[in-house]
Amino acid sequence: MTRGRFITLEGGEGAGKTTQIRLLADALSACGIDVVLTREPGGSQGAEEIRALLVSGETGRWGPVTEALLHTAARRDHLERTVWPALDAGRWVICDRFFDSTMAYQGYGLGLDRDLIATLQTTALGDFRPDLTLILDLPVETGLARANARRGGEDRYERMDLDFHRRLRDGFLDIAKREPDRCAVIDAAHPVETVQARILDIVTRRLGVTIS
Ligand code: T5A
Repeated sequence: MTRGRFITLEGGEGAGKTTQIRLLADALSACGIDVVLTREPGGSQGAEEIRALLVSGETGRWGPVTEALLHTAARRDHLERTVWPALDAGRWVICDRFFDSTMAYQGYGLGLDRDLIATLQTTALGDFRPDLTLILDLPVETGLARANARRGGEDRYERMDLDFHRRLRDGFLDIAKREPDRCAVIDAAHPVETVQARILDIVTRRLGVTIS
């Protein structure tokens, strides 16, 4: 059995990840690929319970270390119960956010020591990494306006200040610059169809799959 591929989508608030993940899954399924859609924080029962602690309440509810530990604990459960079994069964897994979000949000955004975050990731992941990470990039104000228009800024992270969101945008771009083989940056300010076409092109070229 050939192991499946693991694709992650990253970006700031309202970047369009959920929209694009569904379109990508449809395109891959149409090619006969068995696809699993999942998300972080969440994606398994235990991780979804941790998610509820993370995305609600006051913006300063958790200290940065506690927050990073909660995300990492959720991630480990998600990997063990959802991601790794699916990949072992030959399925492709597309995940809405993964470990780059911890580095961007808790590291670049909240100022937590990045070496500490890297150590946490090694503990939770070993040497496991996504085959491809698509980073949807757009101006902070555009993303927040999209997210707010959709659901009124309920999310704890969406309510953090603009400087926080600018730092994490810079963080994602920095991560992409450091790991160009794994990551691709996509201009997400374009219409849905334009972003989708760019994503399909990258998946086709980097993962060697033909999408018609
Ligand atoms: N987090 C997560 C951490 O801090 N550390 C971590 O380690 C992890 C894993 C999760 C929060 O947790 C944080 C980051 C997050 O703040 P979430 O509910 O999953 O919260 O929120 P987000 O991942 O930010 O997802 P959103 O739902 O806010 O945004 P998406 O999925 O990027 O965007 P989407 O597709 O829902 O689109 C938003 C709106 O824009 C429209 C859509 O129709 C929708 O209304 N839209 C477009 N409009 C115009 N042009 C386009 N190209 C558009 N694409 C989508």
